[in-house]
Amino acid sequence: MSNTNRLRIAIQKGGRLSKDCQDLLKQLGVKLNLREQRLIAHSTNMPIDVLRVRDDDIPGLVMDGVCDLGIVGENVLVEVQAERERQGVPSEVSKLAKLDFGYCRLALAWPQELGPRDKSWFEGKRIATTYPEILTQWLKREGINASTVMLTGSVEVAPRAGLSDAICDLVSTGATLEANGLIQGDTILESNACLIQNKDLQDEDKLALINKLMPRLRGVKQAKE
Ligand code: PRT
Ligand code: ZN
Repeated sequence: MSNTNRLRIAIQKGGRLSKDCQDLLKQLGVKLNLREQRLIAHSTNMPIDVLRVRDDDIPGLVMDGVCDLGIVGENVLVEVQAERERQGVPSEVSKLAKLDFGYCRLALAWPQELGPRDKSWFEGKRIATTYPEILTQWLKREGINASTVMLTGSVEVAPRAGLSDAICDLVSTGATLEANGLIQGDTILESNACLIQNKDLQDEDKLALINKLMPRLRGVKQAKE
């Protein structure tokens, strides 16, 4: 798809994963000239272009072969994969590595005033989330009939605003849930950032470059342990 023989890597432009992605590329020895507004940054010492986009677009760019590699949270990867599977669009990627940043969990939560609740309480309830595919699959597995309300932001205020009975959102420290008077329940997915590759990548030069970078990546991970 790309008209270039340079390896294309998609990373998040602005957000929680951006800094760690940039640091990782630096640790791998990839020199970049990152100017704030640029969509594409060209490496000055390797045949690599870095595409800076919204995290939600990264799995699709890699699945469609627009980019060869991508760094994205497993939460976004699994959600996009499920959505594309349902639509019958290619959804496979090769997962090259789980990275040691971007950890979070996708968990259920409900208003504190209700006190402790078990899974059966969710029967017939409305749950607000940015991850309707992952949530729907979990509800199906658990045999719970509940409806999902898709919100792309401010999920934690949905119960208070009367939009839903409960939420299913990403949690890291738990401070946001607490600040919004919510109790955390079951974790339905644990997530880290991960490095993914287009599964049909065959260009020998690109594969050779990836093979050169992977031992460096393992070295960076080991050095942190
Ligand atoms: O603009 P773009 O679409 O690229 O970014 P975004 O706003 O969709 O995503 P962003 O930058 O918020 O997060 C990018 C990725 O970081 C996520 O997809 C996760 O893989 C990972 N990540 C890790 C998190 C968190 N931790 C996290 N805590 N993403 C979001 N949160 C939010 C959560 O949604 C909630 O609002 O932080 C709040 C909870 O945090 P705590 O610490 O209060 O529990
Ligand atoms: Zn996003």
